[in-house]
Amino acid sequence: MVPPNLTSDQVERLRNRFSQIDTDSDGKITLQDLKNLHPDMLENPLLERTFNVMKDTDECLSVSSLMTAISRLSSSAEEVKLRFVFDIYDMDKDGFISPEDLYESVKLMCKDNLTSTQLSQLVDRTFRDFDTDCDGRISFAEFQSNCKIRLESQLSVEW
Ligand SMILES: [Ca+2]
Ligand SMILES: [Ca+2]
Repeated sequence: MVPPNLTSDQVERLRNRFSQIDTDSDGKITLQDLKNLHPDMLENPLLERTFNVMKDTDECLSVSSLMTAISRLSSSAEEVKLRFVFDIYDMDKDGFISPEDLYESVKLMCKDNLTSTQLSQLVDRTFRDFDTDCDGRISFAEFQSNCKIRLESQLSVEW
């Protein structure tokens, strides 16, 4: 199954890349495979979070789910890309970004660079900007209308 918006070149490259990462050739990439390949992943916890959003229910990433995810990210449709980013922030997957979701995901991204006070301030500020109906959570519609490229640019993962 080839996602419609990937060229056959891209698919070929993804397949090759996948088999390089999948060192035991069982058709699945685990988080550990990725960590072996990217020892710097510890420096980039977002990669782990991205993996968690893309992975299948068995905690592994198959070539088809990788392609679906890459296809979502490279989609020309802004909404599809934003949905992916939204899912990254929606830690508990309830379809909304709560202050806790945002706190946890920003903490992951910034590691120890921010104090908990700074984190809370950032979350407060973001909610003032994004939560337009003031119900204490950010819906996808609110996210979509407020977000744009800023958050997305933090998510460029090199495969
Ligand atoms: Ca949530
Ligand atoms: Ca809201």
